[in-house]
Amino acid sequence: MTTTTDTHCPYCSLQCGMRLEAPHGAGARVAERPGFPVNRGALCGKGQSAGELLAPASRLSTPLVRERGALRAAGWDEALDRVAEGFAAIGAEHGADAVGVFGGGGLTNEKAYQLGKFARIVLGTATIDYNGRFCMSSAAAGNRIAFGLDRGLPFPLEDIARTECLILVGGNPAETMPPALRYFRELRENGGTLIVVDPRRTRTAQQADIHLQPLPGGDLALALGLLHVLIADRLVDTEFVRTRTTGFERARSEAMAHWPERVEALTGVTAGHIREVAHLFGRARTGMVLTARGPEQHSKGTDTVGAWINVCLAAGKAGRLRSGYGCLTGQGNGQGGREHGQKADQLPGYRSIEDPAAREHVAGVWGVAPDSLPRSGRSAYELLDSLGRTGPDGVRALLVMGSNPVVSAPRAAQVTRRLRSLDLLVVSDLVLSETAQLADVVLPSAQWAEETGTMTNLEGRVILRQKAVEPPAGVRTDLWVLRELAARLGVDRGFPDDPETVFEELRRASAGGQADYAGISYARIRAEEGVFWPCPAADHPGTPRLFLEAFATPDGRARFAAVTDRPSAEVPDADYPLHLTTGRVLPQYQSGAQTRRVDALNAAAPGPFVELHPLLARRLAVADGDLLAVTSRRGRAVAPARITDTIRPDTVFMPFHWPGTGRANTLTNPALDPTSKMPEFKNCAVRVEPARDAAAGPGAGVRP
Ligand SMILES: Nc1nc2c(c(=O)[nH]1)N[C@H]1C(S)=C(S)[C@@H](COP(=O)(O)OP(=O)(O)OC[C@H]3O[C@@H](n4cnc5c(=O)[nH]c(N)nc54)[C@H](O)[C@@H]3O)O[C@H]1N2
Ligand SMILES: Nc1nc2c(c(=O)[nH]1)N[C@H]1C(S)=C(S)[C@@H](COP(=O)(O)OP(=O)(O)OC[C@H]3O[C@@H](n4cnc5c(=O)[nH]c(N)nc54)[C@H](O)[C@@H]3O)O[C@H]1N2
Ligand code: SF4
Ligand SMILES: [Mo]
Repeated sequence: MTTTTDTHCPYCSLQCGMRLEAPHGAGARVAERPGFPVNRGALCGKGQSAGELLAPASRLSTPLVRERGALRAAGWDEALDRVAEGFAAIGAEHGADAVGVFGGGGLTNEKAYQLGKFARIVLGTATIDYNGRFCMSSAAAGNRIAFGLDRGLPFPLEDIARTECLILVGGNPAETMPPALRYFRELRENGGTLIVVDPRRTRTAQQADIHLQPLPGGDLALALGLLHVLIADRLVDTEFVRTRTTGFERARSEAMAHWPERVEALTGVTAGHIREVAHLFGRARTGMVLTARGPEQHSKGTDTVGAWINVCLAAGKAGRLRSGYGCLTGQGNGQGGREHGQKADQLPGYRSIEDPAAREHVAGVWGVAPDSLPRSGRSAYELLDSLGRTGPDGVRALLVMGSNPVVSAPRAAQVTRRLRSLDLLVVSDLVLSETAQLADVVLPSAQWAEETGTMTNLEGRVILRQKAVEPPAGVRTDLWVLRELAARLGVDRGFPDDPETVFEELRRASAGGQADYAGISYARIRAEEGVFWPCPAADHPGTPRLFLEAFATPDGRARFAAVTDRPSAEVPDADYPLHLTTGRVLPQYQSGAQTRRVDALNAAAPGPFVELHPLLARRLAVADGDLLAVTSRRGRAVAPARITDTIRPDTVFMPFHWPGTGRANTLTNPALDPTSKMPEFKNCAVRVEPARDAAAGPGAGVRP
């Protein structure tokens, strides 16, 4: 007998609907689920092959503990006792904040909520953050400053197809969210204009009407230049600015110093193009600006997002049907993962941990005294950089759940050294990731189709991943692990391992907060193909479109950001003359912990590479496939050359999905944005030369 279950993809923030067919006693097969509105049956290659993730061959099937330097199999009691005793001893000796937690934006809402609660009331630590800090934090900060609320898209994806002019800044959905590309195609079929801003002529840029190709880090200046033209050429929607915004004058004076010819010199985008795009956007009746990681992963990411929102506001393209600013979120639960309390400064419902009323509400739901809740902790990179250090700020023990920072963190060699210097590293994962390989205790977790839980996609739509198959014998869920650890640490209530019970509590904890889930239930999600937050009551329809009447600021008006341009933290010089930017390829996902274990995906993208322009290749006297050494102030990586004229000659690009000698994050700069604490993944200075060391083959150290 075959069971059929409607569920969602294990990977990105589109959370495509899929159907899993599980013949009794055999592996599961992914099938189409045409009824789900976001992807209408379409899946990318990662989604299509996701059934392979469930195969036991590459999975962890038993806890592991480190003994005399090596990991060995252990029973659950031994592993959990070791974790609980270690956390208790380190907390007692060094203080509660010396025990840290590092979560992930791929965790379900239930797991993220329970992990935040575990940190605050079982460990009593302020030291918790998560990989979403590396992902969406600059857009989140920009959204909150301008609109008073942070939801990736303030409208459903389908609205994209019906706007007149869309500027996509630094996103490559043709590789990162292929089924969403349909909406951009429909936009053009409906007569709309698609403008893409990217230092590379990506597969997405190739489908645009206009492609602007700025230097990495040029987006802030470019947005100021567009605002300049809107003002100088009288394209500002003065009525909108007067009635629905504040702060225009300051934004205006900064933009006036960025005339198109000056911006051309700063970014490489011609003054003619700047004028053309400003006119197209300004004159269109409806328009959108979407950003993704390209402009956001910078030490000026928050201001850059602010500058693009300013363009929307000046043109009157916000808070109206088919108009607005949006951010394409990234991880499966990149949105929900930051709403329920695994971010250093947040409590469930997108509440601030420093707000007395928020503390009182959440403490009430948790049955603890508000004063007992820790204050805000440090951001992801700051947390990783404090690992193993002695002194009052040092973190001595860490629980990692849902991230693989050995591959994905900036300045990764240093982060790896810090992880190694911990007294106790505990990693919960499905597979023996590069980070799990360093752990003292590894806890094998159930995943995706083996457990039920909600996720919140890039539109703010809360969806339900339903359990389709049993986890392998010996594997437990993260919720069960948190329950067992809490009990061993003296808290035997409040940590149920049934996801729906956790969700019912999450509803209450979020009630009255910005991300209000109080009216959402598993039954409603099943019946309605997802529910958009905020949804404060069971009879509330949910909120697919935000801001149509008012923005979420105290006075209901959107705020222009006061931003000035500044250089990236590192700019090319004689020693490091080129820009390095980093990103993704279609077949691999993130640190690759999952996709590097799927044969078809590995065949399509077997290893790292360095993308460079033919002019640069000629100057370096290298041919396609030759090994290149890329050196930054942090370290050196080696990978084969991929020569293409789709990239700027002054910039090289590396995907970050692989560990080993070709690891892009050996090179990246951990300079942080002052507001969002986002590291500068998208721009650092490097030197590129032919690699003389034959030892580092193209795939060296790549396979798991
Ligand atoms: N196949 C695949 N899909 C994924 C993921 C994956 O790992 N693999 N990860 C998911 C996650 S978590 C995320 S966050 C999203 C990310 O989705 P995207 O943001 O679309 O992905 P990236 O490749 O990181 O960056 C997008 C583009 O930014 C460009 N870029 C680089 N520097 C700059 C710059 O300074 N300015 C501008 N304007 N552009 C720049 C790059 O050339 C790249 O084409 O993808 C999600 N989907
Ligand atoms: N150079 C460079 N670096 C980057 C970026 C970039 O553009 N350039 N992008 C950044 C971005 S946007 C992101 S989002 C990060 C992501 O980077 P990571 O945080 O490393 O993300 P993943 O590789 O998805 O790691 C998730 C891990 O959790 C495991 N896992 C999955 N589901 C579960 C679960 O339910 N429970 C448990 N216990 N484990 C689970 C997976 O097997 C995997 O090992 O990388 C960042 N790093
Ligand atoms: S686009 Fe994202 S959610 Fe959809 S199938 Fe691909 S990886 Fe999965
Ligand atoms: Mo991300």
